[in-house]
Amino acid sequence: MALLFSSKWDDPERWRRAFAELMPGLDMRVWPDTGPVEEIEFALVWAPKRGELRRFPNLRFIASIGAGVEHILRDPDLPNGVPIVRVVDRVLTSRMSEYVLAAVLRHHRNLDVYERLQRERRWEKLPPRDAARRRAGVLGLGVLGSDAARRLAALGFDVAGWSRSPKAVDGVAGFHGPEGLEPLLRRTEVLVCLLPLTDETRGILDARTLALLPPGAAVVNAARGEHVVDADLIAALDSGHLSGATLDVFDKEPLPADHPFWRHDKVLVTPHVASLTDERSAAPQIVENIRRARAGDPLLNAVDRAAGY
Ligand code: NDP
Ligand code: OXD
Repeated sequence: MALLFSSKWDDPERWRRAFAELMPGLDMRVWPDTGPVEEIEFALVWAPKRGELRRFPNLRFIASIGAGVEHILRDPDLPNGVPIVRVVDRVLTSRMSEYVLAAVLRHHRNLDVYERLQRERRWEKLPPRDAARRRAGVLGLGVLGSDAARRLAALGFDVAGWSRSPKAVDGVAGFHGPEGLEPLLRRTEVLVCLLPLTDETRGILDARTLALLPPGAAVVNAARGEHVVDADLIAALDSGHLSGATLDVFDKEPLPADHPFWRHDKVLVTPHVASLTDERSAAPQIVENIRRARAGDPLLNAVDRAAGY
């Protein structure tokens, strides 16, 4: 029996090396060279093609190469009843928090403004701001959002977070549910999006919600491009309502060369690198899930298909 690897963005050989140390007998096949379809028992994928996974009648689980799973769930022909698991990993979490801290500090310390001033050779001192009086807000208090929120609080920011169900994170003011979104946005000067992409969260950052942020607020999106309505974000930046945005994820990736984000002087674009999965760190949980699936034990990091994350 074999594991299918399918991703046009990730290097299968790195994963093969990581598995070789942990499970030397694992037969890894790389899409589209799958061999007989009935031999595929496990799939490790990023953005599989529509109908791809339905070809394998003996699949025991589908593992996302990353933390998000919308790239799997969006397949209308996804086989029913096959569990989906995702990566929950210390390295992935730390990398994301580093990105969030870097982006929030860049806005907080006006580094984005100083970059613009430097281009104009202007020696101008902006008034310093105190982190304790700076309100950061994190949308999504899951594995990644709660770690980032905790670390922002440890830096001294006044932090709040938003989740679907009530969540207690040390040092972080909690808001939840649809009714919790508006008060969180109204108090947030640097907003970080770390939500999963679901029917409920698609387009959540639009003209209406961005207008609830106080004037001068900044936005960091490290979740998914579809969380943001691009034209509404650009309008809020152009009107001066928002001071800046740091964007790691986009509706279409790679970001098309003619997209206005590339040349917007208030936008920092990074190419979906906020937190790349480290295969050496993540492979053990895939191997453990293979063991569990074979033993009939509950899988690690299983996704709730109905909730979409
Ligand atoms: P989790 O599933 O651990 O957490 C999701 C959080 O979002 C939970 O707190 C959940 O609430 C909350 N949430 C979900 N739906 C809603 C809603 N409708 N209203 C309010 N809150 C909601 O996910 P992770 O933290 O592991 O990852 C988050 C996302 O980050 C991934 O889905 C992925 O898209 C993105 N990501 C991006 C990367 C990059 O490099 N740019 C790398 C890795 C991930 P509750 O706690 O109540 O369930
Ligand atoms: C992920 C990602 O979901 O890399 O892990 O975006």
